[in-house]
Amino acid sequence: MKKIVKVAALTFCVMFLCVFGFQTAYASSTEVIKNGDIENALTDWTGQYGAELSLAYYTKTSGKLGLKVSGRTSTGAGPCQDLTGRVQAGKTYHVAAKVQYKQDDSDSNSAKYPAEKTFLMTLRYGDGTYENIGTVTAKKGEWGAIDGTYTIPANADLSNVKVFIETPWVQQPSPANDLMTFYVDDISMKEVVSMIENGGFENGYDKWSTIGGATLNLGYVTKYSGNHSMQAKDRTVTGAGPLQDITGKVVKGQTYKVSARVYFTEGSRAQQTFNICVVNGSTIRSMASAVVAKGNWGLIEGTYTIPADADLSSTKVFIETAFQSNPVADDLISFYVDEVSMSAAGSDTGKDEPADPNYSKPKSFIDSNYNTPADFDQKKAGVTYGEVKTITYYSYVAEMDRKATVILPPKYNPSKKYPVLYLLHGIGGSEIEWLDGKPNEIVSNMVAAGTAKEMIMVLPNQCVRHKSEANPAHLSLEQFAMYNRMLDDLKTSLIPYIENNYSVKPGRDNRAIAGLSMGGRNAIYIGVKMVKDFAYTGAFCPAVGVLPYWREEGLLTTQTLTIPQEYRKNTLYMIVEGDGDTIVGDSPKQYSTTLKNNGFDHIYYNWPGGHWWGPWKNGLYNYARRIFQ
Ligand SMILES: [Ca+2]
Ligand SMILES: [Ca+2]
Repeated sequence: MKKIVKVAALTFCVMFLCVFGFQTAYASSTEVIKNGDIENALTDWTGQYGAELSLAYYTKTSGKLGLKVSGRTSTGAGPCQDLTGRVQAGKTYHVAAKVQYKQDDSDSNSAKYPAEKTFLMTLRYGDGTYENIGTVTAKKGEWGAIDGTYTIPANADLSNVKVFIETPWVQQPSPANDLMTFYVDDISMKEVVSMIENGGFENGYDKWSTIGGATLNLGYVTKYSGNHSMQAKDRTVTGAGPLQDITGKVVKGQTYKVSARVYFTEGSRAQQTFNICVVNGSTIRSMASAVVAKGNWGLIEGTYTIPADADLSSTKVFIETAFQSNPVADDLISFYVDEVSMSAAGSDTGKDEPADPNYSKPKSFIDSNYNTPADFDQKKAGVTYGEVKTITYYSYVAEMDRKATVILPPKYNPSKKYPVLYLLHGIGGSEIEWLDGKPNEIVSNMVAAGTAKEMIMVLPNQCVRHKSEANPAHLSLEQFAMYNRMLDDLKTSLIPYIENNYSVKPGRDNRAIAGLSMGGRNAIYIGVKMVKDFAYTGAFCPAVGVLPYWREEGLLTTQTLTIPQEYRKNTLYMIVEGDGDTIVGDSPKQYSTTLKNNGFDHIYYNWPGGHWWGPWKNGLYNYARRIFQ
């Protein structure tokens, strides 16, 4: 059997997806897979190449049943479904599945299973073409999530189509390494209704033109999927790349999920930043960005809401490299693009279950007592305090080294694992500002008293200034915009650094974000946008700007300042208002009211002390008491 398997997911992306467990919420049409959640037992599934299928009553991610796959004698042995007549050439599909392998009494080889294993979702069609349409590297004993998009080539012969889940092909498979028993659940394949046509370039140049004078060249050998990709070359400005006119297809206020695959080999840099941009009238905005490693197909992925004041007389989408006003040769490399997609977000008919049942325990509100003990913020005899360190990490957003303060838990022990609280300062502050609020004293005293869990605290510098930029004027819009980049800096750089360099418990249940003033504004924003990554959000006297006001269009709207249904019971939000706070005015109350109007139950209280350490320290104490529990 000749196997043509596209090596689709690169290590960088797979790691990135695993670390954060990102899951895509594409607006999707009909489900192609029947009985993908296995709730209808084995109906519609067959065991390919002799795989034995049986029902799993405990190992499942949804409902009452999962699927067990055993008795495998080849790597291709797995659960299979015939999709003939249900998928169409040229269309893009969002594919997903949950996969787990583990120590299992029913398999004597399972003690020798490797710590990690890659699983593939594969489409077989025509005369033996095998396309890898989704990948995950799962850890032994944990659920891995296959989650990706795939465009079926326009010329594909779909007279006989099957989808199955397998392990990577090897000539002589070993029972422990390659033929493990595994479990699957929630297998899905849905058409993505994209605003972008021919996003996989399977119809050649159709619908595509260029911006910035780039020459387009159809890719035949270098491609992410199908038969083609598109190369942008002869670039003389960083904004040069493939462009598609989507005028009339987008609406104001709607959030879109955008993604694209990019690839480059030119130049001396090991990685490059790529953006998917939208042009409304004469306004250009980046919708999503990613740092991509040279020689690998990287994934740009994000969501973008068309602003209420956007000029929709024309809408165009293009892909570029990071802006440089005086580009050098390394800024103007040729690059390849594939699988460009833009679809309305949020219309997924999600189930009322957490996306990942390994995490997200229900959060209880404990009580409504917000008093602090005497001297709660003072060093005390007999209490051990944590080590305070200044760390330096490389920021892919700033493209330079940045500093942060790390407060280790008392008697930090690398053989234990700890949850992490990211603590954000106010406008004009830096990675040392929070030290004035005595977080080490407050939390270490609580740990000693048994009222808080041991945790690592990370105090970033929120003003994420790119290396090419000057320091912004205080309270300028440029400064606010740099603060808004904290989310991307956390996602791409700081969280991975912390989780790679300290002994950290993974998952959203073990990450908390909180901040004072401008840090409270960012905590609310990050808590909403990264709800899959943070189960706890604390905002102490949060500043204006989460919602639109006279100076800014707002990070969120009264519609989007909310928590999705499936996370409501498993996410703890706490907003503290400073009594008589004249700096941020009604903002804390406004955010709380919006969350309440949107049906999200959270903690909100008022504490004396205006816009200062009184309510901020009280907030930290009460927040620390309620997180990681
Ligand atoms: Ca199920
Ligand atoms: Ca393609």
